[in-house]
Amino acid sequence: MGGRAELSVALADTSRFAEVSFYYRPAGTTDWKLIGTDDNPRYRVYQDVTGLPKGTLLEYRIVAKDLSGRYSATSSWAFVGDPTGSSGPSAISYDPPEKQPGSVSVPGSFNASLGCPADWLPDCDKAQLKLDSEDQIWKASFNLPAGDYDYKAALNGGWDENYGVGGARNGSNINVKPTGGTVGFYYDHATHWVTSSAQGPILTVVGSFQSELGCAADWKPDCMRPWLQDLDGDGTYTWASVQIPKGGYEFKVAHGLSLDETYPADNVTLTVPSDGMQVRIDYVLATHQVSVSVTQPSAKPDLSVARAVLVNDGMIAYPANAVPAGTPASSFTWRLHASAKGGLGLDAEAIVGGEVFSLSRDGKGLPAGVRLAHPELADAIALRVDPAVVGRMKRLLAGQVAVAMYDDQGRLVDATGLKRA
Ligand SMILES: [Ca+2]
Ligand SMILES: [Ca+2]
Repeated sequence: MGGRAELSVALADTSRFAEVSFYYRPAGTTDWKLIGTDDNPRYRVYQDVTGLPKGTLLEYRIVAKDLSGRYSATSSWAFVGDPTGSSGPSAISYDPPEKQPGSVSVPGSFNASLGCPADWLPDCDKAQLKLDSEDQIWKASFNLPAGDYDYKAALNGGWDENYGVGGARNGSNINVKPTGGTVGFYYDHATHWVTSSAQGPILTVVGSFQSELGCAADWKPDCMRPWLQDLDGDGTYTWASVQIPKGGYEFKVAHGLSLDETYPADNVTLTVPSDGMQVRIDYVLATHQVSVSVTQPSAKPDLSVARAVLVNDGMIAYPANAVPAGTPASSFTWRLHASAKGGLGLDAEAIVGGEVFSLSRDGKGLPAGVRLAHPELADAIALRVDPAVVGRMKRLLAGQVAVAMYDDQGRLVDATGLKRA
């Protein structure tokens, strides 16, 4: 990241959140500095890192406040470097943004050959792209003479907001060397990536989840909602979304917006265990290797609040709303993490530091007596502490204690501190 970096966070269910604050600190320092707060999706702020030396490691903390006033947080980091479009502390969102610009054009050194009065004219009628309402991608096809050209994407007919290499605002010019004939240009306002069919194949994911994303049909290669993009130019093309509903799907990667060339030979199967999961598909153009990951989006686990309650030394009540809707509690496991010196930490995947103890879920829920004494815990998930650990509970609670929830793949789904009832 560099220049004026865009920081954004993808939240699974934006209707639940009121505002998201972004903090940073150079690694090795202690005070978090507020960058900004955004109160509407997609949540993002801009950070000017031009004053920081290149190579500085920055840590980020992103705190989301939901409509009931509860906080959740996630952490990430980035190095200060040259501006790129893939900067930012969390996975960039490829889901269509709420608002599109008024117009998008491709000013460049080929504009005169399109019939514009001169080159590099963002307001030239003949260099405008058109928003495709099906996939929310800006598109146009131009007949370009063979040549060596530079161009950018410009918004709203002027230079105030323009994007170059890697989707970077005010970034470098993009080079294109068409060999003559029709060239398709494409711009995605979610990522600000602009490219053309003369710079490499346009790559889309075709599959049985395209209709769920808003395409007119499944297996439709020219619906670019799942558009694989290479913002950092490393040859791996990526697309990610939190909008594929729970279910089982199949997909392939298609070249050139057609089904004539697809990879791999057989369909890839995709299982989304619950709504709101982040599905990420990566495609290595050189080797045609396809990989897919399904993870719980960030901004849930938080050790700075105690939402788990120790009702007695042998039983913990865990908030039922941590279990995603439509997923049985039996598909999750819980563990107790403890550190006498308070060294528990949270990274993207797990709780780190301290000792770990397994907890067993009691399907019958909390005992009637506990529910009577604590009606606010009536729906809570009941977790039994290993009998060998019950006697140590008093001492463990003198240090830092957290309860973490993992899915059936062992991925951290939620975490919170533990307090006595
Ligand atoms: Ca479908
Ligand atoms: Ca890439």
